[in-house]
Amino acid sequence: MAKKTVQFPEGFVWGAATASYQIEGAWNEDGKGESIWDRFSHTPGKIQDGDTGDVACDHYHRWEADLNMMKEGGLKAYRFSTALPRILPQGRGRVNQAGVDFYSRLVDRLLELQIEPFLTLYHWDLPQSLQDEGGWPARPVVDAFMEYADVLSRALGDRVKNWITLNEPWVSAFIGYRLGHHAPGHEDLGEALAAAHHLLLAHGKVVPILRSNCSGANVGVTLNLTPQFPASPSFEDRDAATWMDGYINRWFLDPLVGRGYPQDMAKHYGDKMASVKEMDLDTVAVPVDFLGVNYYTRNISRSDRIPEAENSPRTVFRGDEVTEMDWEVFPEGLYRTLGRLHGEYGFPAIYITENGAAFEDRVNAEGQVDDPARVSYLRRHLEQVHRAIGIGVPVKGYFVWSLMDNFEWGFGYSKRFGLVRVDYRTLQRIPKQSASWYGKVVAENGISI
Ligand code: IFM
Repeated sequence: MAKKTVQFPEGFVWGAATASYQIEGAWNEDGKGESIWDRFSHTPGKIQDGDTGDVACDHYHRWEADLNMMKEGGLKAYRFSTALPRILPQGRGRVNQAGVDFYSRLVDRLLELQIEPFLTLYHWDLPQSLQDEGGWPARPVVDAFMEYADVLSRALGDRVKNWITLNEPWVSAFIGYRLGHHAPGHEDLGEALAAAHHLLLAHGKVVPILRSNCSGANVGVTLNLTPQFPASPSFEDRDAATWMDGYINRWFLDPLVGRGYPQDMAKHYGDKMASVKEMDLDTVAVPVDFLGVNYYTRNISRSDRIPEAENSPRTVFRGDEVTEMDWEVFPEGLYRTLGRLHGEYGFPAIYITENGAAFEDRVNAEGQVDDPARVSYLRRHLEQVHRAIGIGVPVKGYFVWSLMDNFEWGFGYSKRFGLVRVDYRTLQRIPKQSASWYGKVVAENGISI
């Protein structure tokens, strides 16, 4: 059968993404301060196999080769995050020039290679000293974050145009402070709600700083969005899906567009709700240029409010195809998410800032890594992005998670998301089959189906 090529709009941005703690290593070099992830990963029992980000992919030392590899792979854009404790080792006050210089060199070289930088200010590595002051649940962290954004955007704002304030504030707040699986490992709903509020407030406060230090800045924030599907049409399952949607998605989307916190959830949280000062929600609702969407899977909601036997039979089932994270492969969820964002929230532009899959890749006898499952995952999700653009959703770009295998938080190095394989013993990089497939997609600005 003849292959059809699905073309993306001219100027569509094609990239790959990483985050500082997950790839850099050099955790205590050149004046960098300790982060909450350094502290957490050095605490026995927190990370699978006792892994840490001390060395990670050693990108801090190998960045030039990594950038050349990106160029050879045909990438046009690179989303990375800056480590706050490299810039302000104590979280505020003294600036560590070596840290600023590291990112400055990185940006210069990206631009030389004609790879567009997309800089994320916060991808979870808070300075431990700020955590010692109370971390995200304590309001003074917001001022420290403003100071950081100001220092960094003054230094790089002449060259970096695309800024993402936060990566996945739901994960920072609820996995870090409520579920305790991420740094700093607390389990307190009140803290999580306060953390979520201060993250949103910090976002709102730094957007104008970025705009004033960087003319023509393209500024947004990235959320992890998971569409919710009721397991049956029962009232209870629909209610459970609405609750989960409020917990993960609406809690951040609604205040960002000026609707405040969703009433149903606020009622549920009751006196655990963070203290919200007058004007906070106006600050949070500062207009952004785009929303960054991280999409991996969907969730099927089944109520636990009634005994299973009293609930309606399930009508929605999880598919058999899952990734190494045990996440169902559900590409249509991306289309649904994009359609919903367009219809209900109306952000001026959307970038898919993360999408990808962990699979257990193997190096074959020829020293290559064939990863057809990842190629299939990416291709089918891109088809859904294209479909969404077809109904008018302003999706402007797509970033694969991740450029290379890296430290997958509580799972350590056991989950490989990369287009490029990293041998953690030798730190050798091997571009996978998916990397050459993706390079072709970028070159053709489209996918063959
Ligand atoms: O590795 C993470 C990333 O740091 C944030 N988004 C999800 C990815 C896969 O779990």
